[in-house]
Amino acid sequence: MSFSPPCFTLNNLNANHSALISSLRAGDPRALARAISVIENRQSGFSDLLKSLFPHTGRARVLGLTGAPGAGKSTLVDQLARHYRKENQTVGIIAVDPTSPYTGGAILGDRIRMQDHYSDPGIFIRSMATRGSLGGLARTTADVSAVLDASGRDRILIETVGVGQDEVDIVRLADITIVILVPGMGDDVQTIKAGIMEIADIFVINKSDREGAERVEREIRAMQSLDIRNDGWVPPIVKTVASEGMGTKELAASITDYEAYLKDNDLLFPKNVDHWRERLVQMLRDAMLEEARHQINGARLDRYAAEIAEHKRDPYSLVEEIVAKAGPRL
Ligand SMILES: Nc1nc2c(ncn2[C@@H]2O[C@H](COP(=O)(O)OP(=O)(O)O)[C@@H](O)[C@H]2O)c(=O)[nH]1
Ligand SMILES: [Mg+2]
Repeated sequence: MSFSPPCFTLNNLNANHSALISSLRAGDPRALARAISVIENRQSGFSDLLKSLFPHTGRARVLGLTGAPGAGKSTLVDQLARHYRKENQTVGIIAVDPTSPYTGGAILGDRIRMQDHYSDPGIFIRSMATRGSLGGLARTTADVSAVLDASGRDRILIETVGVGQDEVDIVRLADITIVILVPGMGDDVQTIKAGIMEIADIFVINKSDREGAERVEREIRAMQSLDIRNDGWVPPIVKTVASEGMGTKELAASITDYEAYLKDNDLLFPKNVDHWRERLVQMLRDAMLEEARHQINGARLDRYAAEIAEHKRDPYSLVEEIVAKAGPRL
């Protein structure tokens, strides 16, 4: 982690990055891909790049779509992207590929299906590797989303599997969270309830061509009657058959309704503040952890651990020491 006074940072930004930012702001997809790579791989200058992009962010609407593997997320994202393109809105898609080997095929499927869009510069698709992601998946996804936002995309669609803390953190980034369920998955609603159900702004029952869509709807309604959100919004339930494009319009209308609700009730700003309160803590936690790792890694960590185990040193004072040292640098 480098430390430099803020006024110095912009001057320091290397010429390549300035050129990159102008092309990116002009909508060049290659510049976008390049900037995302720099940030994803945390190449030198990535944090200066993020700092320079930040003033250009805050315009895009970020939609998070989550649900079990095979629920039809990619198909739905594809349909929504088409819908927004018809409205002349530009789209950025971030597909957070699941690591599980059994979904290996679906990743290929996504690529093939989404290839249609490659000829349309109005749609930019980026698949994120979940394995070996530097600095945590949620953080990288947030940063990539910021780059897309700064590049002037109107809509950012983030597709992620609805399991695990990382995924919950990812959908928390979104302005609007869409939870996708499908009929015939037994206790689906119950299973994913714990992490995701309560953050759904809109429910989609995809594969409504299959039997059991009504049952899923009843389950959601039953759950909703117990849970009253503090913003007073009752998440609508939209039935879709994504593979046929059925229900896409209705889903887009529900998204618009929720946006209008947020606006009419002056909820956009407080929602944004909540978002930053959470992200700021996440960012601080990451930065401090990084700093601590910088201070004690490898051999030193081994030595400290051994000293503590031998009671030659107490861990509480050690932690205080490390935090105190990290302070001025942050
Ligand atoms: N019957 C039916 N199949 C669908 C529907 N939506 C998607 N599929 C199919 O379900 C499979 C998984 O879809 P995909 O979008 O890759 O799911 P993801 O893993 O959630 O991204 C694909 O073969 C799709 O064609 C639907 O509404 N009905
Ligand atoms: Mg998918």
